[in-house]
Amino acid sequence: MEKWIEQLSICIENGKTNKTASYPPNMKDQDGAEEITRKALEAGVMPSEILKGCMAGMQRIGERFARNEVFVPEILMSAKAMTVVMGFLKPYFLKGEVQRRGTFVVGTVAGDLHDIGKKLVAMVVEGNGWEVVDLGVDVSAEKFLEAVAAKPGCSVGLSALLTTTMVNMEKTIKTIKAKYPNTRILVGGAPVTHGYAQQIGADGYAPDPQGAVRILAGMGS
Ligand code: B1M
Repeated sequence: MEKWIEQLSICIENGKTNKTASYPPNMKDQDGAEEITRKALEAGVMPSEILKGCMAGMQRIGERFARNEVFVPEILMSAKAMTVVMGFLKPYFLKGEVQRRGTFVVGTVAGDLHDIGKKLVAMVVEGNGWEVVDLGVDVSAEKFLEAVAAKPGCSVGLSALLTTTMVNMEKTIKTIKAKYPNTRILVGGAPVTHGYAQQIGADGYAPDPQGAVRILAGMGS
């Protein structure tokens, strides 16, 4: 089992999407994220373990990026490989869907293009019985406000991956609460902390998708 996870993390780190992909040249003709995920699922590896393998690969490419050993194109290839895996995992996250618990409007805040973690949160929350409205990335406070107006009583999730964009969470919260003070707003993303969430007036902070589900369950719709 661990062999699959390690191989998958290597594919994610190196942006190897599938066997026929010519990138990266040193992995030519080797299985990619697609084949390894399929084989791992057939071998009974839990989707949550597969996700851990992906996260390890993303972590490593992120660290190499921070050391200036790789650049944005390499990270984009890793993100592409991870998107392939997420396509396989989605049905598992959506399994066991129950009656809708309410509506969750989610998006990555203004200025921020990071999509993967937010998509995971959206998938897991949806799989736990919520109607999810995913506004995408680089979502302005005004766009969040429009979505809240269209879904009265919804809960809102804000994601940010950059220290420079997490500040936009505060503006978004203020904009929504000024008009809809009872809207429950949850924040998350790598640089966000519980303390920061409190400081900017969020109603909750989740470090991961399961945490988001737990907090939403406590918030009501
Ligand atoms: Co960017 N990037 N990036 N990047 N990128 C980071 C975040 C960085 C830490 C890399 C580094 O330097 N080590 C760094 C941020 C530094 C900082 O602010 N402190 C960084 C930078 C600097 C940048 C650019 C500025 C680079 C540049 O252009 N010079 C640029 C910014 C662009 C922009 O947004 N305006 C940029 C661009 C990109 C790409 C577009 C190339 C690509 C994103 C592609 C995409 O998303 N489609 C990318 C990627 C992939 C990364 C790393 C490598 C991986 C992020 C990721 O997807 N992780 C990242 C380094 C890293 O994280 N190790 C990095 C996997 C994902 C599953 O985890 O998103 O953390 P994560 O989500 C988690 C939790 O955080 C949580 O649940 C998820 C699952 O556990 N979570 C929530 C997330 N949102 C939540 C919301 C919730 C609850 C939980 O409730 C609502």
